[in-house]
Amino acid sequence: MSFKEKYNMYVDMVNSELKNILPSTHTMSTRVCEAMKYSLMAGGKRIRPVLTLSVCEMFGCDIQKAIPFACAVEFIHVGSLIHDDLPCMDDDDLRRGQPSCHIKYDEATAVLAGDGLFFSAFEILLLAKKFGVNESDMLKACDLLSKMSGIDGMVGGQVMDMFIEKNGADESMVEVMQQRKTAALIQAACCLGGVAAGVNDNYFEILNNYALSLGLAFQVCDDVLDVTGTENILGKPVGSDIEENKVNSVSLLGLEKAKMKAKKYTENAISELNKLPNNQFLMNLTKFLLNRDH
Ligand code: GRG
Repeated sequence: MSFKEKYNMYVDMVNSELKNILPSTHTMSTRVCEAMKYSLMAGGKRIRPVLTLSVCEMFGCDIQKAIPFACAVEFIHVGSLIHDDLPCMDDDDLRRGQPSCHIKYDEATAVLAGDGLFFSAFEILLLAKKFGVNESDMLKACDLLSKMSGIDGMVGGQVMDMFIEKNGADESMVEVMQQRKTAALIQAACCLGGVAAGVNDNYFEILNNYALSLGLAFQVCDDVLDVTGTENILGKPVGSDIEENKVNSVSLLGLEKAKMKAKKYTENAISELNKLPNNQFLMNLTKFLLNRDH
């Protein structure tokens, strides 16, 4: 199977499970449920759940065990995108080529749709028992996902991002912000695949280091694409970081040095990956993400 076929196979598995577990439409909250579905099914790349499934599989484990973890991570990711687009945050009207959640619906609905996705993520994670994950591994996954999403992870990273926008920052502060805002959830995605596969502490640490470098590379590429991408392919306006006076890798280092930094992080990720078994798919994915166009 080619890299692309395998990637699409993982995406299909995630999408069909997401459809199964989408919130049932309660009469009193139809609009919020629709908004959750709208953003979940708006055509994301599904990189994080693909990481969870492929990590689980690289250790020879039944991929089904990782499905609830993969979906839980995607729920958190999509909720964070909805909140990130709100007028009080990045104020973006377009996401994945379609109106952002608060534009399609309204601001209050978008806030609640994000909240709904965050809490449902943990409900879904706990379905793992039905997929053959034992309770202690489920608790470990829950601990990891909440920490990586919360104040020491994604929420904390967003707080830093907003602080930096007003007060500026140096390269090391921007790196901490990028680690929390973006890499933390990518670390959770990979490590949850490891938890589903029951990996030992040594492999777990390598996975965490791999995902940290991959996540940092991913965010620097995102900063680069904001300058070099096209609105058509990115599905959102280009140059919005500059317009909003964002301090990021490109504004701090310039385009060429930022590209070199993404390459360096990718090399670090690859050197960690080389310590793991059956790494061909992840090796291809890591290189593919460095050269992505959206
Ligand atoms: C309560 C968990 C929680 C979060 C709220 C708003 C916020 C705090 C955090 C924002 C975090 C954020 C949007 C980081 C940017 C990460 C990033 C580069 C997203 C784009 O990811 P892709 O390219 O998106 O994988 P697709 O559209 O493919 O799913």
